[in-house]
Amino acid sequence: MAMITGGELVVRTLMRANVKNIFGLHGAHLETIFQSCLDHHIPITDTRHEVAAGHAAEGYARATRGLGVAMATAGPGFTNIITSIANAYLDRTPVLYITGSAGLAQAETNTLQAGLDQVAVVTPITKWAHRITVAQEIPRLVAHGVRLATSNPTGPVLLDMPMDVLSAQIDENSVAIPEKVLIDSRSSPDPKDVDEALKLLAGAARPVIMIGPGAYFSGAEAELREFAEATGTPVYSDFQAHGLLPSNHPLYGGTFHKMADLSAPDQRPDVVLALGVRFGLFTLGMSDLVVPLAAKIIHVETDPKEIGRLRQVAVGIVADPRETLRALNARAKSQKWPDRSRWQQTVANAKVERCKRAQSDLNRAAPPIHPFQAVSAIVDNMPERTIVIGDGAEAYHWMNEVIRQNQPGSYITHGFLGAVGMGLGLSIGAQVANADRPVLCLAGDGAIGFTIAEFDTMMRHGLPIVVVVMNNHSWAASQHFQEIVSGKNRLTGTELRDAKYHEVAAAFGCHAQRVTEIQELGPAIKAAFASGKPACVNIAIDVVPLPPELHLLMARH
Ligand SMILES: Cc1ncc(C[n+]2csc(CCOP(=O)(O)OP(=O)(O)O)c2C)c(N)n1
Repeated sequence: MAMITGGELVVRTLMRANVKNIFGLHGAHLETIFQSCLDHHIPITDTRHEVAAGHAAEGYARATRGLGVAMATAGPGFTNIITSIANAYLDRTPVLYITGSAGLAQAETNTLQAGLDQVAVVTPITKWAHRITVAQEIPRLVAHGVRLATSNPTGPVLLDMPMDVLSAQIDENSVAIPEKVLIDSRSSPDPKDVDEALKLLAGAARPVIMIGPGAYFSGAEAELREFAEATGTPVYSDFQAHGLLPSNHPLYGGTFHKMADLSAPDQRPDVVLALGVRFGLFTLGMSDLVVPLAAKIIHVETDPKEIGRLRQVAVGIVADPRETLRALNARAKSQKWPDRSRWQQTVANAKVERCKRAQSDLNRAAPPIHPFQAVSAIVDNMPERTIVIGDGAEAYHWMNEVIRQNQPGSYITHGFLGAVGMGLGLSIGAQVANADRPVLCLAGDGAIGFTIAEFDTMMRHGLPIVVVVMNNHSWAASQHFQEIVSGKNRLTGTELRDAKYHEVAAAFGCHAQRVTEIQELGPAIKAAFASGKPACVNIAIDVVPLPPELHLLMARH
């Protein structure tokens, strides 16, 4: 009779759930899990701060459209990872968080790293949080947690594991590990709603398709393209769905905010097919600017709570976006669709006009570098298939102006939490998930400071992420807000120093370069990728310009 630990049961169950990588930071409470991962060759990417491990698990989940797993030890390890749990909760990212805690036998003894009810703390920000108290129950409860995290609407699950449960010795024949942990069952739309949606779209003068995270996670790229092309409908995306329809596709209009460019009365979309979209921040809330109030909305979402939350819907479909597109495609084929070439031209012209408006920024010769020049040079010089992670605030809004990705899962940036500083963690997860793809993290100089020691994680794990710091000596989005709301002579707590972030990265062994002139930037990006090492390119950026998207957001304050 072979005896195994509770930690071994955790790892054996995770393996049945096809878990190939875990992110975490060690603590004695988790030792049995670390030892079992070693035995089973499950790599643990160990970070320098638990929040980076959590964000890495999020990045992994978003890049793979699968489950991410993060571990944090009892007490401070747990409290450090909470920002990631909140981020995953608001973004509905499927992450399993495993936390250690003091042994059950130590309850109420004022012992080390204990005294917190960790489950109670995160219950409001998880799909499910549970403390496992019986070692034999580990396989059932871990499998249950994995299924809850990965089933629609997806989201984070936390399993808290007391140290004496993890170190308990169990007869391996007394516990069965579930054979099948993951399920992939999708909800289909009601045929009458499909007919209604097609009728509305066929009768529209200026229809658009909006795609959000639900469309991305459902893997709808082929079906989306088929439907957009069959019906001639332009497509706009939020960041998670970016690349689902390639950016160079003639029907691709841009990220959601670009819909505000369709502002003339005869340019406003009249029917919107929203696939896996959550209305709110990225659609500018209740405002008319992105989604016209008069537009008829067909909303396809797996979570019924999202349908009608901000906008009345003409058709509400609680179903999987990919299955819905399949049903739409099956019926759209036999239908004759109106000629949409004039409408498509309007969308294409709006893109050209936006580029023209930015042209003078591109032509600037003298330093400091205009942020639009910087992001343009970055995108023009990064290798094909680069996954871009957008952190900071204005930094990623500038990136939104130029990002063009031709495959899904290639642009990972802020969700509803807007957690500045998540970039290095997300990048680590995206790189671990995609060893064969380049990864670039665009960070503000504020953002980079949160987890700057993660350059060490990248070095230790051989993750050649290129980190570009948009260094404007400022928490720029905060500073610009302050200037607008309180006045330019009222700056407080929003300015930073011109720090040598690249030298910090170099101290960890990374490739490093400072860039002050625009003509140096392209070669610097190329050299950073060519180095084959983690890299930091620290660019001197002009703090003055405000990204066009922020004009829209700040105008609402
Ligand atoms: C963790 C966290 N702290 C504070 C904020 C508030 N905040 C929003 S934008 C911003 C400034 C970001 O500055 P930086 O990273 O330098 O990027 P930039 O705006 O300069 O591109 C801050 C502090 C936040 N969103 N998240």
